[in-house]
Amino acid sequence: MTRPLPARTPHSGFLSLSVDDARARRPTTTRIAPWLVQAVLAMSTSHAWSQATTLEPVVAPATAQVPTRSTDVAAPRSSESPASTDAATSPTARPGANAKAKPKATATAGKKRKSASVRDDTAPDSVLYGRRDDVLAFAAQVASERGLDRAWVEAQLAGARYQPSVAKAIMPAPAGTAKNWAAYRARFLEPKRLAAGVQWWQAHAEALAEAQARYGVPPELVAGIVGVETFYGRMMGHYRVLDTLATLSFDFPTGRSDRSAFYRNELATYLVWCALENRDADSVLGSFAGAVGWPQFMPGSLMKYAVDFDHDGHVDLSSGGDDVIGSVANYLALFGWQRDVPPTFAVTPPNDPQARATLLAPDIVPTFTVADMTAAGAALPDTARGYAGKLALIELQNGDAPPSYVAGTQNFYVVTRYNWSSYYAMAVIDLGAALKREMSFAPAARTAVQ
Ligand SMILES: [Ca+2]
Repeated sequence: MTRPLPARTPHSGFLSLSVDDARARRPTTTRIAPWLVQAVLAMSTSHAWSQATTLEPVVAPATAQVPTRSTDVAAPRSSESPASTDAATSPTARPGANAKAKPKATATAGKKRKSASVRDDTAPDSVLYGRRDDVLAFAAQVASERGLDRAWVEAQLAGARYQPSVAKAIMPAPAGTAKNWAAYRARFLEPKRLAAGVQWWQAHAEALAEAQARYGVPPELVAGIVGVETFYGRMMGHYRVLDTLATLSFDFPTGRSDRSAFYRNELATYLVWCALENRDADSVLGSFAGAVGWPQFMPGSLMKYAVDFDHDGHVDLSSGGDDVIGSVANYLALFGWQRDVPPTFAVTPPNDPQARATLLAPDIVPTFTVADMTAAGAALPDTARGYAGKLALIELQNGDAPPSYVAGTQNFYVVTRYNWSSYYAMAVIDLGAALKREMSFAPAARTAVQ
């Protein structure tokens, strides 16, 4: 998912916690300073979960947050989704990749490493982080800034292990990797995933409808995101989140832009979350980037956007229940989802190369009105004529075959805030549309997808 933009990521995330959440998370030990608990409760009182839909979006309008060209970062391939190409800014991991991650670290304590190169997780010199000066300094800083007990933080970090496969997975796709929308799409729109999606939708139809009423986000979008992210909980990742975040915080690999500051903030937030949940930091599994649960939220997003949608006093994103639905819908709503607006319209791009290039220049950012598009030579269906917002011409490459095109609305852009990739967004949208079709069939007919 897109993620909170890097510039906005530093936060403690408490503002979105409900009073119930905060109370439920109040530690039973002395790991957290009393003033922090009071601060959480005080802040939560004025930002209760029930008010979430009335809060201003936590991000600037779409046009002000153009991060990167999605088509530059999106390089879908069988082992890596676009999400991973800039995981530092997303609460998600690439779909599929996490399921393959099976760390087999054999750690040896006591060695110090100051730089990381990619190596196998089974390398004998994999290290624990507990004795490194920079890690101890980080522990002291986090304890001071986040109101955590320093000895507890040090003890948690002492168990973190460098994971070479994490450092390898975070690297961008090799240059020249062919983008192939048709192949990427086929990975997600396949019978087993559709069957799992229908089953989950049926089991949670009431909560999905409630989320649509509250946030304006339709069931197919929520079901599409969860399906692409984790195959409905089947691929949530096998890395210890503590190891992942420590590796990317303290030994971010060279060879790509350094996102270690982002991961240090995520690690600090994760430690706060563990303290509030009264659980050990090495007890949670997630993706190679540290994303957890069915919707693959990074810790910062977990604290900021997750909601207790079933009102049981806890936020649970790991068992596929209603909290997953409320949290995904809340995330999209806060990033500007517009009720009753389709994410895409069909479009035929201009034949003129110059006109086409002009429409493609802003990439995923909605920039052109229907009239602008039409004047440039693009053909839009009648259903788009009443759309008063801006559109983006989205090009999806198909290897050596001709590209596919859609006209993306503001809501298409919002889906890319979950994961900065037009390929990802389109896979979510198409999977959701396919699920919606399946749900419209009679129950007996639905068995056809199984
Ligand atoms: Ca709950």
